[in-house]
Parts: sequence; C-alpha cells; structure tokens
Amino acid sequence: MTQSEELFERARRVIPGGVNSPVRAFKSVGGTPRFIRSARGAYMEDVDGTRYLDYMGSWGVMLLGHDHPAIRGALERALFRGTSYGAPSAGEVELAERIVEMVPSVDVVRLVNSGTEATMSAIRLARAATGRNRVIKFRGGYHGHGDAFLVAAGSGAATLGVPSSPGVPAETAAHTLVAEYNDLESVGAFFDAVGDDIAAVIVEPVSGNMGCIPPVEGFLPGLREVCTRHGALLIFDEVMTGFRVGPTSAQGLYGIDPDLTTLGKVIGGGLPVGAYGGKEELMRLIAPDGPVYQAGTLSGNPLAVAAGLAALGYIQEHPEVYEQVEALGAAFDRGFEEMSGRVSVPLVWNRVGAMGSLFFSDTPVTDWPTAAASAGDRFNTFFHAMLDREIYLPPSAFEAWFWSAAHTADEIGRTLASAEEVISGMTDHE
Ligand code: KE4
Repeated sequence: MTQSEELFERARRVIPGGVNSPVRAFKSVGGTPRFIRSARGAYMEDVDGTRYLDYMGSWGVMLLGHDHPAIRGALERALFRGTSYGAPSAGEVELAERIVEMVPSVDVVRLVNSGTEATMSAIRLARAATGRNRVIKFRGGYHGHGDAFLVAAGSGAATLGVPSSPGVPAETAAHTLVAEYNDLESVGAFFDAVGDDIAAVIVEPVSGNMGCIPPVEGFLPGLREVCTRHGALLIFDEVMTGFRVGPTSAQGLYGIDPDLTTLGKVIGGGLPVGAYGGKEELMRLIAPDGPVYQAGTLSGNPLAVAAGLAALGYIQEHPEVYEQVEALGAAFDRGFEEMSGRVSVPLVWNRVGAMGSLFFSDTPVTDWPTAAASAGDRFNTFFHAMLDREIYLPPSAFEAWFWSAAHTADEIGRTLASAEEVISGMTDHE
C-alpha cells in the first residue's frame, strides 16, 4: 500500500470523501489521489517520493510556480510580525491599492478569504444596488459553492454529476436563471421575460470550469450591452482568469468594463485571499460605508496579504512573466495542432493566456453541451496515463490546465510527447 493510499484511507474516516474540496478526490477519474508533501517551481512531490510536473498549479493560483522566492521571503518576514490581528494593517491597504491599480474597472475593493466569499458578496451587493432578486449564470459556469451558484454548476459540481446541489432551497434556486455560455440569445430571452427583476449577470469571461472555453466574438460586448440596457449589473468572475490570462486580466484583454469583478487564486500567492470590487458608487454600499453587510475574521489576514502583495508585486515588476507563459501556451497550440494531424483520436485544444484544455472532441468546444460530450472514459484513461508518466493534470475534464513562469519549453515538449504517446495508443472506440 502506498503512503497516499494509507493517508486516503485515514482521511476518508474523518473527512467527507477524504478531501477538503471534492474535485481533489479523483472521484470521476478513479484511483487514489496523490497526497502532496512539497512543491517547488513547476513540480510537486507526493508522500511516496514521486515528483510530478504540475499543471494544476493549485487550480490556477501558481502563476509564478510553487514556493517562489519572492513569496517565501515575504512570508518569512511577515511571520515575525504575528499571524492575525483582527484590526486593520498597512498590507491590506497596499494590496487593495495594487488591485485598484492593476484591474481596470475596480475603483474600490474588499478583501475576503476565498473566491466563493467574493462571488456571494458580489451577488448580495448587486441585489441591494438594483433592488432586484434574479441572477443569470451560465450552464457549466462555476462561481464557488454559494447557494445561488449551485445550479447547473461546472467544476467539481459537474465532475461529480451534481451540478445542482441538494440543500439549496427551491426558492433560492428559483432566483438563479441558467443561460448558455456563448449564446447571447439565451440571455436576451431571460431579459425579455423578467428583465425588470434581473440584478446581475455573472460570467467567467473565459470559461475555465467546463474546461477552458474562450468567449466567442461579440459575446462579452453583448453581455455588457444587454446589462446596461436593462439596468442589470455585469459581474466578471475573474477568480480564475484574474492575472492569469494577462496582466490586466480578462477585462483588459477583451476591453470590457464590468460593474463588479471577483478575484482570488493568483492574488493570494497561495494563501487564502479573495476579493470583490468595482465602481465606487456600488462599493460604497458595503458596510461600514453602507448598509450591505459582509464581514470576515481573517479577511485581509497579514500573512495572506503579504503573499498576495509579493505575487502581484513580482508580476508588476516582471512583465516578462506574461511573455514566458504566452510562449509556453503557443508551444502547446502548435504541438496539439500538429499532433491532430498524426493521431486518429479527434482533439480540440482551447487556450487563453496561461490556461488551456484538451478535449477529445470532433467538434469545436464552445459551450457546456460540447464540453460535456467530450468528457468520459477517454479523458480518464488519458489522465491516468499522464499521471503514470509523472505529469499531473487536473483530475477532471471540466477543469483547465494551468502552467507557470517556472515551466520551461522542454517541459512543454515532454508533456506533448507523452500526450502523443498516450493518445496514439488509443483506439477509436475507447
Ligand atoms: P474558491 O471558493 O474555491 O476560492 O473560489 C471559487 C471559484 C469562483 N469562481 C471561479 C471562476 C472559480 O474557478 C472558483 C474555484 N475554482 C475551482 C477550480 N475550478 C476551485 C477548485 C476546488 O473547488 O477545489
């Protein structure tokens, strides 16, 4: 029995599913999750001593790679100043100032502890600001585990086949309208029907939670227009795309001005930080400026803020990070394009910036139905064959691959060669 198997057995006795977040459990791909004991740069090492080339990157957090010296140094210095105060600290101001400076649409921002807290709070704010109740999300979109979002959700919810979770009151779910990603007509239909009660549209500007699916031409501008026309707020959930698809996130990349933005992952440098922010007149409604309540014991935690500041500071001082991850992404583009002509299994590779997904599909993957059609046994076979080659992909067809400035062209080459070796061995019916 491996040490991961032993730990998994122990874990399942005292933790639901043996994990603290469902998608880590390998439930859809099968097998035993690897228990990790350390990570550095582009690699993670499990408790049995196997070293993996990592394309999870803590689900998108590690744009700079694991254990980056700038982040470790900031944490070491912060440790000597205590771990939590429950009172404001300078680092929180600096991180907020940096987010305001780096995210085009954000004038005022509130720090929280996770992406879920950020999206839950953004929805509450949108409802308060508009006096309306309904929210439009997209099938396969994932915005954390807040009640309003566990309706036709992607990521781990879709992976486990529970896109709409038990425990969410029907009255709550009734306020969540589910449209189709990349389909403006499906959004327009809701606005035509109940537009005067729609508080917001929340969207992953690049979908990452049904695999990586870029917005089609006109989709994001169309959302901006229909929200403005009906007095609804446009919320860009950039928890995953923030600082990952480019230095000004997806809103800068696509030139869209959302009313609210949610952030997480990269901005915490690996520690728990989420944030929501946007136009001043909206954010001033948040307590204690205004009546919309939201709070958190560890929000703006000095250690987490130190790591986040180090991450964003490094990104600002080293813009070459984006040239590096873009070049690695382009290598994947070329590699999979060429591979498609050599293997019999149909492949679709979608990528934006430093996130991408490989689909076993003979049609373009542009929405939930085409993403869902490509999931299944073939992905699971591929996942484990790559894991056996010490290449750790996200354990779900409804997730994106993430690479970092610590990955090298040689490692991308090795990944492509391993992928081709595995896929060439697949038969059409597998
Ligand atoms: P957290 O509460 O997990 O920090 O963030 C929720 C969230 C919100 N919005 C988007 C676009 C997200 O991708 C996420 C979380 N992403 C998943 C991975 N697809 C987290 C992994 C997990 O659930 O363990």
